[in-house]
Amino acid sequence: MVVLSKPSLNNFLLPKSPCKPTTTTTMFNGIPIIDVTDPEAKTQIVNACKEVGFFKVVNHGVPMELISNLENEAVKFFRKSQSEKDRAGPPDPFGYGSKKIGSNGDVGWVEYILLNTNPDVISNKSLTIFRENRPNLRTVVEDYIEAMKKMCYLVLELMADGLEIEPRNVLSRLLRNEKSDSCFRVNHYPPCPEVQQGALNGKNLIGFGEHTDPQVISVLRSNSISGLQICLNDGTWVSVPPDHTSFYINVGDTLQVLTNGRFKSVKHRVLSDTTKSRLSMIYFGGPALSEKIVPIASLLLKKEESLYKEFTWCEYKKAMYNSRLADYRLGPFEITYGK
Ligand code: GA4
Repeated sequence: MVVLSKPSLNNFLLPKSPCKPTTTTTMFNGIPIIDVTDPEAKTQIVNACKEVGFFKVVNHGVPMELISNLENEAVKFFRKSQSEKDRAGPPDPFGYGSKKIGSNGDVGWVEYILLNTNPDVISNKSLTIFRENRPNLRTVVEDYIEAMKKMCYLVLELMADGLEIEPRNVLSRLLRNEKSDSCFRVNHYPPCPEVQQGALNGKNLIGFGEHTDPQVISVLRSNSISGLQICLNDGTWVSVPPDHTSFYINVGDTLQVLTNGRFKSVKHRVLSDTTKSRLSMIYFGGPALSEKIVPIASLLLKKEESLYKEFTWCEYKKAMYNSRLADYRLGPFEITYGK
């Protein structure tokens, strides 16, 4: 059971400017928990993105049935024989994949389905294979993705409000764009009975190695098995308490650039459980390929310099596919100003 800590008055809770109203954010294990219907949500979200780059969303309004329908279908898919699942792969980068992540040598104790969510690319191999066996899976995935898009729009609009930048859709328009290059991933971290905890010699079984998400924001939901960890500002890794009824939002690299470094793209990883199956589903909201990624002009009004060279999402994607998971992908795009 997840027990919420009483809101405590630490640095995180102190307002940045004395003129702003004081707001207290409920925290658990260093992770902000935000009720998106709370009038203070916009301020809490901005604080969370600055301090942690990660927060939990409660009171989101996504029907549990929509979530369970997808989870049930995913569980059925991952229970299929290996040869049947392999027919939906290998990932190019979309499709079914097992153990290999990306194409530059990263591996993890994970199998997954990666889908492009653009309507014009919806011929995804893995959806085709699902349809052969379970005609309603496509609808279940599409309904879920629709709900994730709406959640992203809401959260991005609350961020714009909290940052006091206009228009309100300055961030959400990137994902509302019909050419938004977003994707969706279902990860299954199977148990690993051959590896007894003892045999790991105190080491962890890496499900998905540490990385930041390249897109604007990611929305994650998992079953009630733990494993996800995030890296806090001071470099410590903390476990994210699993909660199958809530969603977690990640700040991605693109949002870090759009906010000129105010928001932090959070490093995260997944450690697999040797005895229990973990299932997570993540929507990665990305801009259109041709979108120029530069800090939002109204954030640079007071002679603040851009910390990043200008690039398009297409250029960043190319760089990302040439990188390893743990690489600091924004590095080559940073401007150091003679430092
Ligand atoms: C990390 C976030 C998403 O899962 C993902 C991943 C992508 C992939 O699996 O193809 C990448 C990884 C992710 C960043 C670096 C490259 C590309 C694997 C990898 C080693 C779908 C994404 O967009 O970037």
